[in-house]
Amino acid sequence: MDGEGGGGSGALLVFGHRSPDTDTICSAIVLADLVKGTPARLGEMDPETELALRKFGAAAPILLSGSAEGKRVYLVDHNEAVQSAEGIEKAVIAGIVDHHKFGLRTAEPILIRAEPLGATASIIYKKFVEQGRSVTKQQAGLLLCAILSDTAIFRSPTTTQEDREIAEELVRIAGVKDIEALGLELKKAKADFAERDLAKAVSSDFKVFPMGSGTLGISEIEVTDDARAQAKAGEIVPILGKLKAEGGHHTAALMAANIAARASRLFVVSDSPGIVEAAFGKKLENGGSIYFPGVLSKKKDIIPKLERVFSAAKK
Ligand SMILES: [Mn+2]
Repeated sequence: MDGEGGGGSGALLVFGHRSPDTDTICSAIVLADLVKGTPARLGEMDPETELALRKFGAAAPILLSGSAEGKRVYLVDHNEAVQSAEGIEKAVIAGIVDHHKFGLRTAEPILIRAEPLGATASIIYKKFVEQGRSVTKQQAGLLLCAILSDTAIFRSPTTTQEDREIAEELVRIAGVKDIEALGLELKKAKADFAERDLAKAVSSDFKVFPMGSGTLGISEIEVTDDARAQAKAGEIVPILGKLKAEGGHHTAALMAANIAARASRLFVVSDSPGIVEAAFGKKLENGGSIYFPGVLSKKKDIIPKLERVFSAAKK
């Protein structure tokens, strides 16, 4: 027995959030090795993640399509029921490793490891070190891709000094020669995906957060210039409208992140556009979007501000 992930019966499934991203998938694969579990995923992987797995020769986690009820699970990179597997309330949660705000209520005390680092992958690496385990070249490569992805190649304000130091270690172990080039290649895979199939790119990254008395669905794509993003408003707004209606959310949003310019444009379709405008003290411009110079993090710059106004509006 490992000490972690004990109790219950059946295989221990290790998985991240719905609409999986590179941090969720790579963290699940590597942590599964540490806790002797089976890596799983809750949806289709995007081309950025597929590229990361291909580069370091890793197999895709198994697709968990049914309910998690009664299963032993270890969650990475999320902790909200709305982002997790169906039936998660009735699963046996062996543990959680995450770097998001906490929204979870559990019936029993459980093992939780949360740190405000740029990626869950950084915490996974720390767990290996703490347990006296070394990561393989493949594992180092996967964790490195996850950090580059989640921190927008260290440009996101969520990036910490610890993430940079861990990434340096991983670069050495994985034998990566040019970390910036690897990051840009991953981001390009994501940008190309949005160019190729905007609707699929937006829906494949769509994450749901409880917000006030309803829910917010938010997604992110990479863009190379703002004029192009604005020109796509006519396509983006109907895509968000459809996702909003399908999920019954009060707000659907898309952050079009321009990593090179360190800026984002947030497209919004909402039942309460006035509340969204109040959250940021800015008006929604033509096509229903707001431009944010210096913003590259939904987690730090967007979601907390929306949460504040929506929970105030609920009262
Ligand atoms: Mn993450």
